Amino acid sequence: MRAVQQMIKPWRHVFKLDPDRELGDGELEALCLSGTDAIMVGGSSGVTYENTVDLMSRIRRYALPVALEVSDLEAAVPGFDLYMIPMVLNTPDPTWIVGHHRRAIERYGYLIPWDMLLTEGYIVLNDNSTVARLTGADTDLQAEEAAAYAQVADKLMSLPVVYLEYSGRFGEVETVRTVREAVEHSQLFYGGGITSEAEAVQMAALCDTVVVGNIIYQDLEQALLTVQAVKNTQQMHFE
Ligand code: 1GP
Repeated sequence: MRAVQQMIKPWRHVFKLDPDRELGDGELEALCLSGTDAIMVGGSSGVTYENTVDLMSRIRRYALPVALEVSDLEAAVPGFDLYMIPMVLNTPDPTWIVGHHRRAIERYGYLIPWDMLLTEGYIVLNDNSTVARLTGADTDLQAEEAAAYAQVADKLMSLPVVYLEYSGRFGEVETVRTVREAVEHSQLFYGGGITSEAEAVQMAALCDTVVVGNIIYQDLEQALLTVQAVKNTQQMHFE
């Protein structure tokens, strides 16, 4: 297994921070010392080189791993522990599957630290989210259709990560469960709409890694409570 895959394997809980949103030093400290396994830096709009460098250097005061989820070429900042590269599987627009990626390699190929990259097979499931609007994702999927996309990532493309992205809305447990049953090798990430311990527990039972974003900026106390909730939850096993 590649070193970057080994790095993310133990991640159960991750906070995702948006460089385009305000976060005080006290809040950042609470997040970084919360016991979460890692910080992902990323967002679907307003991410620039400057705000990404700024956030990275503030997180760097703490000992936990920090990953950049690259959504904009202009904001590909050096100095992260790893780089997560989304490929949106359920879009009819190849720009979001391989197009931006091809352009990035053409322009910056010689600078790319390949051994620090991990590809994420994204399945975007909330139609009312920036990422869905941006990528034109076909979010209207039955559980079996989402699971088939997950198997494209897992079995055909051998991607290290399948990411169920409900950004801004809590997902359908039945869909997540059906995807869980279908994914054998990829690490299954869930993100979207977690606002309480109970919601965190539900997704932690089904997924390898739970990503908590938005609630950080609305109710930090609730966000912090999700860490132990996830860590104390055993994953269900499906044979
Ligand atoms: C967003 O999956 C993450 O990319 C987390 O979603 O912001 O809704 O928590 P929320």
